Amino acid sequence: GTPRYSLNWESYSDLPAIEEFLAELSAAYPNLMTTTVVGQSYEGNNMNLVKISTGGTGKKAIFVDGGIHAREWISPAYVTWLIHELVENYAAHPQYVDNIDWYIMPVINPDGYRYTFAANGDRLWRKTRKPNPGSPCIGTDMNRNFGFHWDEGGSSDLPCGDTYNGGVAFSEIESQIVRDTILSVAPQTMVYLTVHSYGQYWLTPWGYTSDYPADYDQLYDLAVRAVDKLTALYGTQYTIGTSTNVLYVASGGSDDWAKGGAGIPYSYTVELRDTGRYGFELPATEILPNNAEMWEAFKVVAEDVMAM
Ligand code: ING
Ligand code: ZN
Repeated sequence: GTPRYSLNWESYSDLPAIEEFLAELSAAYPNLMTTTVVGQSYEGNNMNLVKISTGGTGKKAIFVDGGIHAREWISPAYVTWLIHELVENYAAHPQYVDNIDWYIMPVINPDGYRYTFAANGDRLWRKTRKPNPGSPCIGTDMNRNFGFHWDEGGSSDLPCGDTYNGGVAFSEIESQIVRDTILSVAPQTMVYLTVHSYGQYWLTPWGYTSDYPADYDQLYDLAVRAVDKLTALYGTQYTIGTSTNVLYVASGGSDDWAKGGAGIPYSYTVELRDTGRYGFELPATEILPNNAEMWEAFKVVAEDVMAM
């Protein structure tokens, strides 16, 4: 049918368009979707939490966030599409919403995201946009700012670094809001998925150490089955493993904190397309195929959560 909103995933959407999409979709489907402003960013942008649920109590949940790194535009493009798929195509697969509560934050670094769209901004900006006292450099890497084995390697102590850890765990209002939002639903949440790009990786904790989590076999098993379905659609290959072992040491990541700090058993960082040809500047023509194949993987995760 005719879309009620301008998001069509044929091009990348800026923050106002995403917020308009959230407002219009939650107004059109009030029994399936609610959008709550859970706080404001440093610059006063809304931190939106989408809950997709058919109601009731005691359901297991999946928590998804996107846009932690401003320049990774395919991340909000996938996460907004995921919302659309769960809500507008509910009737095609009602089990994923009837049996699971979805908590989704599409853009958790809204100041940075806006800056990558601004005429006098920087398309390749990664961090938040809060100035650092005594430094000419702006921003903190939110994915080095979470408080589980924070600053134990793979982050910068220097405000000018692109992986600046903030100087103290949870220095950023945006990280605090994500932390508190996750904690508010953590007891029922079985899976945490934080969506990045690029590289085509399905990563598990830990990022702070090369040691494996005690339950790595379970984390790996679900990841393999999810990626198998993803690859079956178009042949896109994803690499699976702990962040440290397949990429690099990096402490203060949200996935490490979600597992080690919030106690969510299955915690993953997903690095979407591509493997570097276009990198962060993935052509918009790849949004829909990227989303379709990643949805195959998310369905596997949802099936598992329904059996937990
Ligand atoms: N990659 C992630 C980063 O923050 C990562 C990789 C994931 C590191 C989880 C540590 C923990 O560096 C991108 N592209 O941001
Ligand atoms: Zn990232």
